[in-house]
Amino acid sequence: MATTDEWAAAAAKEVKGKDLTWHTAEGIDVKPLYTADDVAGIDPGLPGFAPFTRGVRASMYAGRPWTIRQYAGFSTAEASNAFYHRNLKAGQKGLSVAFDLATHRGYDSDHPRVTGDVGKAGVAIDTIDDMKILFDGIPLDKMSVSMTMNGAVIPILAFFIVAGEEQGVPQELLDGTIQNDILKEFMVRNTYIYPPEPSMRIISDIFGYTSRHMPKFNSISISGYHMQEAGATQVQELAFTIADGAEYVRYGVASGLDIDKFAGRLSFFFAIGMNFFMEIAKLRAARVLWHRVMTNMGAKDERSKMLRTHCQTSGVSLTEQDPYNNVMRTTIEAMAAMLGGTQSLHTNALDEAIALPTDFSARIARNTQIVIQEETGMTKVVDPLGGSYYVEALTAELVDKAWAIIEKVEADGGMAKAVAAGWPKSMIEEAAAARQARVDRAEDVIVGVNKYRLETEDHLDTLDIDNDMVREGQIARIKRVKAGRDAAACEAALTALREGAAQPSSIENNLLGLAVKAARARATLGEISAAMEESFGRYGTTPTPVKGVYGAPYEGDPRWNQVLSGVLAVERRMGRKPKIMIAKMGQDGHDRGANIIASAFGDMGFEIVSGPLFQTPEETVVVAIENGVDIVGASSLAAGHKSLIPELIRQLREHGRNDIKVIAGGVIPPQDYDFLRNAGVAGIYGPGTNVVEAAADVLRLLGHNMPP
Ligand code: 2CP
Repeated sequence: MATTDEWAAAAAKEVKGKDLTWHTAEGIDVKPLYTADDVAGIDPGLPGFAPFTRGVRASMYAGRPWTIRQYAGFSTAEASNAFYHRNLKAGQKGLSVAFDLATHRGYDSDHPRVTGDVGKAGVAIDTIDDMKILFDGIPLDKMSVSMTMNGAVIPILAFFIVAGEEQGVPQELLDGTIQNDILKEFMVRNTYIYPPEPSMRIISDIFGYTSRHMPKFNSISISGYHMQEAGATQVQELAFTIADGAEYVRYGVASGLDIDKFAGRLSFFFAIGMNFFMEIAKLRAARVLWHRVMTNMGAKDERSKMLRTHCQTSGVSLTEQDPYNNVMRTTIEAMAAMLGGTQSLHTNALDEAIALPTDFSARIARNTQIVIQEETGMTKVVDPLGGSYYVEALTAELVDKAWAIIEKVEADGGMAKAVAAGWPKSMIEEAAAARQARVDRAEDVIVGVNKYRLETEDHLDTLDIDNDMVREGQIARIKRVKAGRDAAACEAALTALREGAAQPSSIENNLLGLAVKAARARATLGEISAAMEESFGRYGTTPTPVKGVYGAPYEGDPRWNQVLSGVLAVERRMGRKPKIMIAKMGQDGHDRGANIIASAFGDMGFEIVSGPLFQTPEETVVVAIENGVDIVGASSLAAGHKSLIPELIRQLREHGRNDIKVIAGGVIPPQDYDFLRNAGVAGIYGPGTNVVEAAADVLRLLGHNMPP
């Protein structure tokens, strides 16, 4: 039998001494070979038994496969309901509702701030009537429903409870999950409404209410997904998610709940990207970490310590270029999720880099899971990778690396304090900027983007929502609901909620309990949110770009130096640095792209003005003019570009400032490019844009003769 030393010598000879170690973004040095030596002392145990490394059920998918749960929702409740019925008929097993951004941020569709957002990236829900239509013909005692809601979580959950009630299903029988994870909103996703403290009270109130009245309902989906989407490494995603979970448990206990009364209904949500084995090991490590954390926090019931999770294949791993490659990417990621032992899975559609899925792309996405479940035999054996030297060693290493971060968070007083201090967010943004530099330098390969790029791309039909029509329909329904309700009873319920929010939390002042009464009285989502806003206030923030991370690996790079010289030349001509404002308009809080651009352009010598999130075009124009910017870069990821960006240009013209150029970046389907150019947009930079080349282009817009 050969020894590992003999193997090392043979391998070194084959590769002529080249170092085969893979240094991952997580700081893990992955070796080209793992052996029994790497797993000495590691015993992953058995599935269904603590610490659940190998899965939370003894029989896992051999007994029951994971839930095929596709996240969907668009335009109206009617259209989304019809889509759900078609999907369920075609083999989907659970529902998952996507709400539009107006709903997320607690605004009714008739609110002036949300004209560009209604019905765009999800379904518009203003009243209990919308919620009833959404689930029409779907028995809520039989179908488990996930709702991705964090900001307006109180009115949405109240509408769901009352929709069940009016369907004849008591709340005790409602099965499903509410995302309800606010800490990651402050870190990466930004669909919060209230400041952190009252937001955490809302979560404890939901834990209290659901543990008393909704025993089958998962009260939270503690989400790392959005961290990885924002650029976090897998270790960061793992550590901050588990630390978020610990913080929620602490708040629940502090509000007077017995840990074992609510912890069994906490659930998790992770992203699954293209680092196949790392993702499998991540899910296994997550279960080990959660078991450890909950044991330390005093949980006794094994169900409280069992990490059950949903997974979604990674949105940022999808490309606009050569989009059929996305089918392969999603398949690989789906396999990692199932080999890691997920309970529920969403597989992305091939066109999701640029739009919401069509029926065609949704079918392929759903069938990806059905084929794995029903054609491959992969579900027949529990944790088939258990005992793999590599997977077991990687699992152990991820546990240790994430634990080090969790200990740092705990030393800082827990995740709420760490989030307030801002360092987890900065860590993630630094990882995002570093990744972008690796992609732009083609060190991390993305097929069809920075390698094997096609000369010409085929046209792909994507879904477009007529936002004006949806908005008009919603406004008409709001009017009807308001006209038909008992105004005094509704006002009394809203007053009780207002007063409850002003008091400390208690069973009588439980915000969800009070909102259920308001929902029964036909209060709207905007009214319920506003009643709490009176005490809590509305939270706002302005991004602060990280410095030096994007630029560092470019030192000495000839193209980089050309761009730096170009910026200096423009600076000499203008007598000041060229100024670019990075603007996020509407209720779209996805700011990874905006932050990366701000960081990278800052490193190239531009002066950056970061606009606050959630601005109207009018507000953006005021900031742009006050700061004397040369260019406004509008970042749009939630389909608001066709209304918000033309409006911005119109307003600039009205102020006589045609000289300020407007460029657009983000998720913009190619068929909208001409529309935007006709509206006056000077440059469009979609997914897959090389940021250094985008800067070169901006220098051309500023009149510099930039070489190609
Ligand atoms: C499961 N069961 C079994 C077995 N497996 N029983 C016997 N033998 C087995 N092998 C039982 C479970 O115990 C459970 O019953 C029931 O079957 C359902 O199984 P589950 O594993 O709980 O699955 P689930 O109902 O699908 O729930 C999965 C989660 C839940 C993860 C716990 O929280 C969930 O569905 N989350 C989805 C979150 C989501 O879709 N998020 C969307 C994100 P009991 O319950 O009685 O034990 S949208 C993303 C976008 C990007 C965004 O956020 O913006």
